[in-house]
Amino acid sequence: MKPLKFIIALFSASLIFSACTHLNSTETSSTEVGGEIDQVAPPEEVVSPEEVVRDEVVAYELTAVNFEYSTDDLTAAPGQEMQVRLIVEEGMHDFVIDELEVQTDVMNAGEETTVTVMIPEDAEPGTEYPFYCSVGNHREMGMEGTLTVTAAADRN
Ligand SMILES: [Cu+2]
Repeated sequence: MKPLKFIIALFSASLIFSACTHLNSTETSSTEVGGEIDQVAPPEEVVSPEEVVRDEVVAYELTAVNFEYSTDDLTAAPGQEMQVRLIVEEGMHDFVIDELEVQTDVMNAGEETTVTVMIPEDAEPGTEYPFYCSVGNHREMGMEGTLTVTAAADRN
């Protein structure tokens, strides 16, 4: 009989609970309404894809080994802020874009650094900025790539 009593107790407890909930929701105070709205609101605050493209920071992870970056092709729009996270997994490497005066410190294996690159507002779409590793002959060994300026709309 004990388990049954327990179930009945649980059942009536849940009845009481739902009754209370019901009461609360009919007699809701304005603060509680505000709380409910807050929980629903965040998705509406997410910016539209167009805004992300034009105004948001574009972030890249660039992994470096001997003698290669994980990508040789970066893109960003005019006026956009680009963050490059250089993660060195092997050897010693840096990340340089001469035209944009970007030069990280040389990182050892296991180290990483993040550098901010500002794409000029007046950069023409199609402009190419070479990036490379300035350590030893790494560039000649293949540690180079191209940052290409895209039209903002192309990134959608
Ligand atoms: Cu290197």
